[in-house]
Amino acid sequence: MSRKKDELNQRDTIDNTKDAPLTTNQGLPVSEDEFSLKAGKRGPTLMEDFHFREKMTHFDHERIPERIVHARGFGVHGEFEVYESLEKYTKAKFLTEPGKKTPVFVRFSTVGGSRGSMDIPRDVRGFATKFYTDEGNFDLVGNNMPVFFMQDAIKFPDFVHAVKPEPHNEIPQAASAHNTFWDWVAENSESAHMVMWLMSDRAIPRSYSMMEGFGVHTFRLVNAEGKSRFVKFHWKPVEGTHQVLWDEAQIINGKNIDFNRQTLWENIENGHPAEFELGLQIIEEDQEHEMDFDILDPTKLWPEEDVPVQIVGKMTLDQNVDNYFAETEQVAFHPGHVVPGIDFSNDPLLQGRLFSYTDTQLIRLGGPNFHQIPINRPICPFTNNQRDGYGQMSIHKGQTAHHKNRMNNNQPEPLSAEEGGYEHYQEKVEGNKVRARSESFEDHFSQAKMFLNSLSDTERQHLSDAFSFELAKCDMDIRNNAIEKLLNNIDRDLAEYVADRTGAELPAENEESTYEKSSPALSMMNTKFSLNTRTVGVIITPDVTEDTLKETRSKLEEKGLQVKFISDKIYTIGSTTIDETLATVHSVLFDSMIVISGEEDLQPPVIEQLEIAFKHKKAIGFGGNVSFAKLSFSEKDKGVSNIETELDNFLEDVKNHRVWDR
Ligand code: HDE
Repeated sequence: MSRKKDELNQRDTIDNTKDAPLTTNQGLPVSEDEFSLKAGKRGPTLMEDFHFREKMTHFDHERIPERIVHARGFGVHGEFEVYESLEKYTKAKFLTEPGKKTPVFVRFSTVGGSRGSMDIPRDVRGFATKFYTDEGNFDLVGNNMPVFFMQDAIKFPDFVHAVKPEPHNEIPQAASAHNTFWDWVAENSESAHMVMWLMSDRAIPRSYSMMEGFGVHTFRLVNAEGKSRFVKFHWKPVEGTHQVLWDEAQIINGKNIDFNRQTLWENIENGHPAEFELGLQIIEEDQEHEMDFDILDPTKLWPEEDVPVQIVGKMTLDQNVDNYFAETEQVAFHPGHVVPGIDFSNDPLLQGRLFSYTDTQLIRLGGPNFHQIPINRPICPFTNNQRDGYGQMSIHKGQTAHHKNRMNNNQPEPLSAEEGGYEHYQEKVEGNKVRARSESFEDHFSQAKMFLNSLSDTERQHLSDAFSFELAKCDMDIRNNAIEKLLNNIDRDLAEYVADRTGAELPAENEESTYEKSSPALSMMNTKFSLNTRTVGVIITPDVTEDTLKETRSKLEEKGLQVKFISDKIYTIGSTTIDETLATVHSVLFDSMIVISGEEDLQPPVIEQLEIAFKHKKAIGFGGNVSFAKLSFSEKDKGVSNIETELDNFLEDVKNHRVWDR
């Protein structure tokens, strides 16, 4: 079980769960840790108190700068295994040896909020994976959306300044619903496609194990013969891609700010790993120009119906960290961490990222030796002539630290490509030095329209309401500008709807995109559905018997549901203890609700939670003598089932995630 972490942590673990004397950092046992050294019991503290000074100084330095983006993250360990050798495409060993398990560390994150912000803002999610391969670390630093806001990295600082809390008053936290964001996206229409994703339900995932991951950029795979192909990387969640509702997200953020991270942590602790399959879309080099967009443009996706996603392997995330700071906070990802067989394309966003990530780690992790931190250290040997610097943890033996040398027989020695040395793909490039964008990047609206064309009615409604919500939070001229420069160029109905909801002006001319294509894979309704890790809150009145509780728990758990009993207070009947009170949890924190009552009437807090569950289109079950008299819905409504006589209906509704047509 602990193999993966042990491999990384090697000799660096300090196990504070074992009996041990309390010492200073110099190893000196401490005799007293509650009182500082004073001249007299009521006198001043003495400078001589080295123990106090060491403890306080360490504390004063315990924070490092949070990430400028993706500050709030949650990391988990696991492993990856390829199904069949991909040697046809790549020489990367971890993709050519079925049966070989490669340790991985994944950090999921929100993007805009600070480290202490909530888990479910409307935001992109980071999905960064570090593969600790035998040929060095490969980092797939992706997001849960397949495109990005801009086409050239030089615009990234402007975009981040715009989406982050506004500079004059640092409001709002972790939200894009404000003037500077909408000003930037409207003035930079290449963002149109990504803005559609951000306004869609993809931006409010139900769980980190229920979202897709995308490498976003076009990369290259290169095989042993040196043949290169273009590739896009995908992670497909085994549990399917699911969301919460926006109204629900806003309540969850108050009821449990840690909702996504806690779900993942608890699932892993309870033996339910998060599982993702790795998918590849491949385009042959000689087909580079066959799409109706430029495959180097990161605001475009490759429709899965045109370029099928080949499922090639599986990642199982089944181990929580031992220490959040040491692992999740200090992990340093970089899209430039590649292994032989994986290479870059000329996507101008990717090219800029190749600079930014090391640069940011230097300030964030305090110097050039961050690769020696256990979570960042490759599990294969690494040697070179780099020396010294802040936080040098290794003791390099020997007299030489220079290449080439005769004194040490030219060791460490570069390897040829045949011997495993990394060789960049020899793409032929030529051109004038220009600050310009290729004309092939000019179409900003077709795929935004394709995204809209692909949504179900429910998803389209959610997206339209999200635009209306966000723009209503902006000043009128910002609203008008966004409707004119973005929405009116994508879809007239959408522009009309949002203008009407926000009191904005509808531009006189209809300039909507006429792109007709749709891609069914973009609708979350076409995802997988599973009962695995689904939760149910069972509200009971105090007169429900223990037998009923036991029977209910066992029949629900048998189907894979995670059950919590909720009542107005915690109490124990026989061997069953109530898990939560109506004050400590809420229906927004569960996938489904059940209410079981004896003769007692439902009290207002119960009614409130059930009404909200009904409004959020959740499966609702009932048992015992529940009376619907005080509820706005009844047992005849869709998605409301008697768990004694119609358990299968209830389970089917839970599995389907929501009762959308209620
Ligand atoms: Fe990042 N990004 N990014 N990004 N990014 C960072 O690196 C950057 C982009 C992504 O869990 C930073 O270590 C630039 C796309 C993830 O630690 C920083 C550009 C995608 C994470 C940075 C982009 C990402 C980051 C901040 C435009 C999806 C979190 C802290 C050229 C493919 C990794 C850090 C983690 C983090 C720069 C755009 C994904 C500042 C310049 C596109 C998942 O270096």
